[in-house]
This record gives sequence, C-alpha cells and structure tokens, in this order.
Amino acid sequence: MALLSYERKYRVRGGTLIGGDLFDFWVGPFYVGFFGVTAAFFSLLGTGLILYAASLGPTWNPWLISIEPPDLSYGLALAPLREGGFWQIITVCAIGAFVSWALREVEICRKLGMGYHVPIAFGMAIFAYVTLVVIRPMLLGAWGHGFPYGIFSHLDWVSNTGYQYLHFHYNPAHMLAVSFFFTTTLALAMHGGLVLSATNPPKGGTVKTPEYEDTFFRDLIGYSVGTMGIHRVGLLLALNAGFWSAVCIVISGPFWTRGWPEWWTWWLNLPIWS
Ligand code: 07D
Ligand code: 07D
Ligand code: U10
Repeated sequence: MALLSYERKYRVRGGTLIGGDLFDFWVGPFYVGFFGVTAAFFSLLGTGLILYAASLGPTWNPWLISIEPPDLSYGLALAPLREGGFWQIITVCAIGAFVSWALREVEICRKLGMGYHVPIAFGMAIFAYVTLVVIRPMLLGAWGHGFPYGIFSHLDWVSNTGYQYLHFHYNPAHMLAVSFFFTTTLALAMHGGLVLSATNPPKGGTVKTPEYEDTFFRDLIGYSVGTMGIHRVGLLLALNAGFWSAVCIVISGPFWTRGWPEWWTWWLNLPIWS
C-alpha cells in the first residue's frame, strides 16, 4: 500500500490526551493535536527570543552567538532580561517544547495503538537536559550553573566544568555513560550490518530469513539474542547512556566537590592491599 493511502487509513480520530477533537487534525504530513500547538508556540517563542537576545549581543557569527545564564550572584532568583533573564525564559520555552513534543508522540502512539517506547526514550534525553539546566543548578543554589545557549560557548562550559573536577574521565558514572554510548554505536553497527547483509543481497541473490541472522551470531559468539531481542538491547543501551550521563553531572558538585581522581582513594584504602 502506498504510504499516503496507508496513512489515510490510519488517520483516525481519538487518542488525544487533552483537547478532544479540537486540534485533532493534520497539516501536510504532521499530526497537530493540542501538543503540536504548544510545541509550535514554545519553539517559535524560544527561537524568537534567541534571535532577539542575539541581536542585542556583539556578534551574528553563528558559532559565537551565546545566550548566557544569570550570574551566580542572582542565586535562584529571576534575573533582568539582559542579565540572564532571556536564558531563563528560553529554558522554560525549551522544556515546554520538548515535553510537548514527547506528549505529541504519546498521542500518535495512542492513535496507532502502539507502545510508548519512543516517547519514553525521548523522555530520557529531556531528563538529561533538565538535569543540566534545572535539577543541578537548583541543588547548587544558582541558575548560573546551567550551560549557555551557544555553539562554542556550550563546549567551553563542558570543558570548564570538566576541569573543575580535575579529570572528568575519573567520574565513575561518566565512565558508565561513555561505555553505554560506545556500546550503543557498536550494537547499531552490528544490527544495521546484519540486517542489510541478510535482506539486501546482490542482484540475483536470495533474501535470507532470521534463522540465518541467528546462525551468524551463534557461529560467531555462541549465542543469538534474537531478532526482537536486539531491539530491546538497543533501547536498553541507549536509555542507560542518557541516564548515566544525567547521573554523572548531577553528582558533580551537589554530591562530590573534589577532583574525581580523588574519589578512587576508596580503592587504594581497601584492606586487601595492606
Ligand atoms: C543528529 C539530531 C539533530 C539535532 C541537531 C542539533 C540546535 C542548536 C541553537 C546556537 C545528535 C540542532 C542544534 C537546535 C542551535 C543555538 C542557540 C542529534 C542529532 C543537529 N547540545 N555538544 C553539538 C545541543 C549539550 C557537546 C551539536 C543541544 C550539553 C559536545 C549541536 C543541547 C553537553 C559537542 C549540539 C546540547 C554537550 C556537542 C551536534 C541541549 C553534554 C560536539 C549535536 C538542548 C550533552 C558537537 C559544536 C548532535 C558540536 C555538539 C546541540 C547540550 C556537549 C550544536 C540542542 C551541555 C562535546 N551539540 N551538549 O548531533 O559539533 O546531536 O558542537 O541539551 O562536539 Mg551539544
Ligand atoms: C543533554 C541533549 C538533550 C536534547 C534534547 C533535544 C532540539 C530540537 C530541532 C533538529 C545527553 C534537543 C532538541 C534543540 C532541534 C531540530 C529540527 C543529551 C542531552 C532534549 N566525554 N562530560 C558527557 C564523553 C570529557 C563533561 C555525556 C566522551 C572530558 C561534562 C557523555 C569523552 C571532560 C559533561 C560524555 C568525554 C568532560 C559531560 C554527554 C571522551 C571535558 C556533561 C552525552 C572520549 C574536559 C555531560 C548530562 C549526554 C553529561 C557529559 C562523553 C570527555 C566533561 C557521556 C565520549 C574529560 C561536564 N560526556 N567529558 O549527556 O553527562 O547526552 O550531561 O573523551 O555535563 Mg564527557
Ligand atoms: C526509525 C525506525 C524505523 C523507520 C524510521 C525511523 C528510527 C525500522 C520504518 C526514523 C529515522 C529516520 C527517518 C532516519 C533519520 C533521522 C535522524 C538522523 C534523526 C534526526 C532527525 C532530524 C534531524 C529531522 C528533524 C526534523 C524535525 C523535528 C521536523 C521539523 C518539524 C517542524 C518544523 C514542524 C513541527 C510540527 C509541529 C510542531 C506540529 C504542529 C504543526 C503545526 C501547528 C503546523 C506547522 C507549524 C510550523 C511549521 C511552525 C513550527 C516551528 C518550529 C518547530 C520551529 C521553527 C524554527 C525556525 C528556526 C523557523 O526505527 O523503523 O522506518 O523511519
């Protein structure tokens, strides 16, 4: 069935979380819904505020534009617009847009009678972002601990924050997060490679069944997780990458203030060495 006629068949009413039939329609390929309207509202307002705040700044060089959070001296108070207030409103807009996007995914899942795996996965990315700009700054007592909204400036923030703890690679949760990111790309490369090798043969070749895919990994490593299983593994790996990222930054400052290499002294102090 052609994609568009298939979509027409499934463009059914209902499944909305809020607003009933009010915004239950499509614009071109996009489902709208109540949360499509709020997503458009927050993203347009947030983008507009970034552009306006940039126009007050010193440069239009896209790499250098930066909307800074308030000075630490403002603590958790609201700051004047040009002294971090823009950053605060843009943060509200960003969270509004990301959460609207996730809830729009939920409504589409409900319409199609599907599970909520995709919005749950996106929820982990939102959680990591909220950890960076809301949870950690609140635990540290100042919005100024959030990262600035600019391409190079947010890289500076990551580097400076990392060196504040001497050697961020020694953060054990960062190690877990990095390993999960690496494993996720390994798993996707193996999965993409395996599916293409079985189902996209050269001209004249035959498409292979999942039994071939299972056999490949049984021959190679003695076990196949299965064709459904690899998708569960992939989701689990990716969710863990985001989750341990959030953990590694929220413990830096609120729960550990010294250099991360020092954390490992517990290992040197184990009684088995003496
Ligand atoms: C490919 C899906 C498409 C998304 C894209 C990003 C914008 C920003 C706005 C200038 C995989 C769209 C970009 C809307 C323009 C303004 C105001 C997703 C894909 C193409 N970062 N980061 C990038 C964001 C943080 C870090 C690139 C966002 C943390 C490092 C892009 C956030 C830390 C490096 C970008 C965010 C951090 C980057 C490519 C939010 C730890 C790079 C992103 C909302 C997580 C890389 C110049 C990409 C780069 C890069 C966007 C947060 C670290 C500009 C939106 C504070 C070390 N980040 N980032 O492909 O080239 O994502 O930087 O949290 O090396 Mg970043
Ligand atoms: C936060 C993005 C959320 C995005 C959302 C959506 C739009 C719409 C529209 C395209 C979490 C945005 C959407 C805007 C766009 C259109 C149409 C994702 C987020 C909601 N590190 N490190 C990490 C590595 C070092 C440091 C995480 C590696 C150094 C600090 C990850 C190395 C020092 C922080 C990671 C390395 C250091 C991190 C990032 C190697 C610096 C964090 C991934 C090989 C000197 C950050 C929660 C992430 C973190 C983080 C990897 C090195 C410092 C595990 C591989 C030693 C301060 N690092 N790092 O979190 O955990 O994604 O953030 O050296 O804060 Mg690190
Ligand atoms: C997977 C899969 C699988 C598939 C798949 C996929 C995972 C086996 C069956 C999917 C994977 C791919 C297609 C591969 C490529 C994907 C990536 C590499 C991921 C990254 C993706 C991108 C970079 C694309 C991002 C594009 C987006 C988000 C679309 C942008 C959309 C809009 C601007 C419109 C948003 C719609 C809304 C808000 C709904 C409401 C609509 C309206 C009210 C009307 C329209 C309104 C507007 C246009 C204004 C909104 C303005 C916005 C948002 C900001 C504008 C900003 C400016 C700067 C102007 O496993 O199975 O195959 O395919």
